[in-house]
Amino acid sequence: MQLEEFNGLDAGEADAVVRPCVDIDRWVAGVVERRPYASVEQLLETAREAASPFTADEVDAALAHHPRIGQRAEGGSAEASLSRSEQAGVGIDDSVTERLRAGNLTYEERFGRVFLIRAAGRDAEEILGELNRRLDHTEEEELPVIADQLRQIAVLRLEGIVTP
Ligand code: 2AL
Repeated sequence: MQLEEFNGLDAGEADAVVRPCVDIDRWVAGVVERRPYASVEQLLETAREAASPFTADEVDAALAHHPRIGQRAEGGSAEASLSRSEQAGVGIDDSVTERLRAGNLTYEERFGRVFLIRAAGRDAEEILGELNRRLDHTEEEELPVIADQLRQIAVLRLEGIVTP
């Protein structure tokens, strides 16, 4: 969708366009209410600022929407299709599938939530490397990393949805 069209939507329509990027009311409202934007860069800057930082509660709520890495999102929602395309480069073979499965499980046991990483532009080896590195984090070290990954995913999604 072009920026001009996005600028002209009513608030409910604009909410529906933005929400699949990350389902956090405060962030969606911040991006929608700031319209009209003079440029896509201004839109993305607003999106980055509204996401800096996400609170721990916002992160937990938004994580519920993200499938595990290596797990194909099912269904026809905008979110599911964005997730599938982000994970398209992960390159699943049997060995990778097993290592991701084991890594996700270890992470979930350690932190009690799904391992989240911006997958677009990363292959499986890089993702597994990050997973292992982050397993050494304390909860206090890991929270800002998750919030930052969520921010990166949201801004990249928005960049893919609204064009100049
Ligand atoms: C995802 C996802 O669905 N897209 C992405 O970039 N990361 N999931 C995840 N658990 O990290």
